Amino acid sequence: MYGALGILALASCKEEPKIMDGNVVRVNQVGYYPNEEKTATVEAVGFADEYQLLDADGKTVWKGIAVREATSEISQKKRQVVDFSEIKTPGSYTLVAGKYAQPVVIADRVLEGLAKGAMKAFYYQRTATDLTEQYAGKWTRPAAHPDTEVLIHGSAASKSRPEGTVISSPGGWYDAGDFNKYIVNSGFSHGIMLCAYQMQPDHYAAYELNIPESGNATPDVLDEMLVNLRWMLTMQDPADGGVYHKLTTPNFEGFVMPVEAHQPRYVVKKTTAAALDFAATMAQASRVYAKYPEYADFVAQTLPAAEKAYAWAIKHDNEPYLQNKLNEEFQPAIFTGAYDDMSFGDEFFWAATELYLSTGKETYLADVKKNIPQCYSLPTWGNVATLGVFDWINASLHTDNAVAKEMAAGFTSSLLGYCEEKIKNVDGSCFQSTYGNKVSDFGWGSLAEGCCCMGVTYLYANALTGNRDYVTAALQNANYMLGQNATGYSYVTGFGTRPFMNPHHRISAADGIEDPLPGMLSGGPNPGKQDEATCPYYTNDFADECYLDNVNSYASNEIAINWNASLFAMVGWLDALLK
Ligand code: 9MR
Ligand code: 9MR
Repeated sequence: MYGALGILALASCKEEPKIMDGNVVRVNQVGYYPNEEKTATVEAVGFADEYQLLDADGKTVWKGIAVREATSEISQKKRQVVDFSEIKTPGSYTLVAGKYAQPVVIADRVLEGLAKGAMKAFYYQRTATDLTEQYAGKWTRPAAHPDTEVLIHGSAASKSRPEGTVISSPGGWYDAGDFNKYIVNSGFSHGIMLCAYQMQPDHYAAYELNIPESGNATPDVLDEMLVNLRWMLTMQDPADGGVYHKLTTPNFEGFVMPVEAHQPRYVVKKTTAAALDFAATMAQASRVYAKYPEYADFVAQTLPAAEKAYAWAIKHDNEPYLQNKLNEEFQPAIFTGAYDDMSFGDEFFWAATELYLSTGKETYLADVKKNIPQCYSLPTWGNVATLGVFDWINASLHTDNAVAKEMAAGFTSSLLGYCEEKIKNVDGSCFQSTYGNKVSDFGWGSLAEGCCCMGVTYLYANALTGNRDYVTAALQNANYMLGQNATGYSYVTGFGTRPFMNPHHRISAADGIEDPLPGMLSGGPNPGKQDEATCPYYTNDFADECYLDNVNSYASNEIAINWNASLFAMVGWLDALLK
C-alpha cells in the first residue's frame, strides 16, 4: 500500500514523464539475445550523465555511464555508446537517458521472427497468385501478371522465335517495388540464399512460413524459392540454351495495384550474365533440391538447363545488356531496370564452380581456374564471384572433395583479412558496428550489399575458424540495421518500434492498407541521391543520413528480392547459431 503511494508521489512530484521513442536512444529495436553483447547509442552527448535500464515493473536493474563518446567520421556528430550486456534475463525493459526512453527486449531466439518474415516477404512478391487471407492476413490481393502471353522483343528475336512471337513465362516474384522479373537479380537472390541454406540446411528447412505449400512434405523455404526457380526455367530459349535478360514492360508502371497494370510484357535480349547466373543457380539448386524426391521433376530439368545455358555463354562470352544502345535499334524502347554488367569473369567463376560441384566435369574446373577472383569482395548482383567462393567453402567443410579443400584454402586468408579490416572499425564506432562508419559503406542497396552481406561474410569466417568474434560482428551489423544507426529507423518493415513505413513499393503504396507489406529490407542510406529531382527532401549530405522514408525515394527506400535474400541469409544463419 505505502509502496504504491510512494511511487505515485514520486511520479507526480519529482519525475518528469519520459519521452518514449524520442529517437534519441538508438537500439536494436527487435531485441537482444540474453548472452550476447547489448549496446545502445545515445544521439548527441549531454542528455544524461548516467543511463538506466528499467524492468517491466519500472525497477532499475542496471545503471551506468557511457563506455565511450564517439565522433562520426561521416558527419562529425558526437554520440555516446552505452553497454548493458551484463543484463541477461529475458524480458521487456526500458532504457532511460535523461528525459528520453526507449523500449528494449531481451529474449531467446529473438531473430527467429525476422528470419521467417524476411522469407515470407517473397510470398508477398509472388506474381500470378491470389494472396488469400489465410496466408496473407490483411494484405490480400488478386492474382495479376499471369505472363502466359509474353512477346519476344526485337532484341530477343531468333529464327524459331521471331519478333512478336508469344511465349509463356508464368510465375516467379516481382523484383522489387516494380513489377518486372529480372534473371540476373533472381540468380543472385537464389545464389546467396542457397549458399547460406547449405551451411545450415536442417535449420532453414525447419522454418514454417504459412504459405500455400506449408504442410506438404518439403521445406517451406525451398517451396517458396521454387516459385521463382520454375519461372527462371521458362526464360531459357529451348532452341539454343540462351537466357533472356528480363521479362518487362517497356516503362515502369504507375503506383497502382498489379491488377491495374496493363502494359504489354516482353522478354528482351539474351545476355552473357543472364545465361551464367541462370546456369549457376540451376546447378546449385540441383544439389539442394535433390535431397527431396518430391522435387524430382524440377531437379531433372536443372542440370541439362544449366549446361545448355553455360554452353551458350561460352559461345557468346561478351553479350552485355546495353539498354540505351538497344533502344536505338528496337521498338518499343525499354526503360526499366538494366542490371547491366560489363565484365563476366565473376559470372563464369560462379557458374563453373556450381557446375563442377554438381557434375564433377573437369572442363568446368578448368574454367574455374581461369577466373579465380583476386581478392575478397562482398557479393552483389553485379559481382557474383563470392557466391562461388562461398560454395567452395561449403564443399570443403561438408564433403570429402579434395579439390574443394584446396580451393577453399586459397580463399581463406583474403576472406579473413577482409573481416579483420572491418572489425577494426568497431572500437571507435558510434554504433558499435563494423558497418556504417565509412562513406564507402553507403550506396544504392547498401544495407543489403554492405551490411547484410558483410554479416554473411563473418558467418563464413566463423565457420572456417570457429572464432566466436565473427558471430558478434554479424550481430553488430544486425543491430545497426534494426535501429542502432544514424537515422534511428529499423530498416525492415513491420519489425521494431520505429520501422520505416513508406517503401518505394507499388503494392504497399496502392493497397490502401496503412502498414507496408512486412519483412522487407529498405535499400537504405544512399549518398548518390539519384532520385533527388523528383524527391527533393534530403536534409544533408551525410552518407549515413541520405535516407528518406518517402514513397518516392527509389534511391534510398525501395525494396528488392536480392536485398531480402541477403537479409534472410544473414538473419536466418544468426538464428541458427544463437539458438
Ligand atoms: O519506380 C522505379 C523503381 O522501381 C526503380 O528501381 C527506379 C530505378 O530504375 O526507377 C523508378 O522509376 C522512376 C524512374 O526511374 C524515374 N522517374 C520516376 C520513377 C519513379 O516514380
Ligand atoms: O539494385 C540496383 C542498383 O544496384 C542499381 O544501382 C540501380 C540502378 O540501376 O538499380 C537497382 O535495381 C533496381 C532495378 O534496376 C529495378 N528494380 C528495382 C531495383 C532496386 O532499386
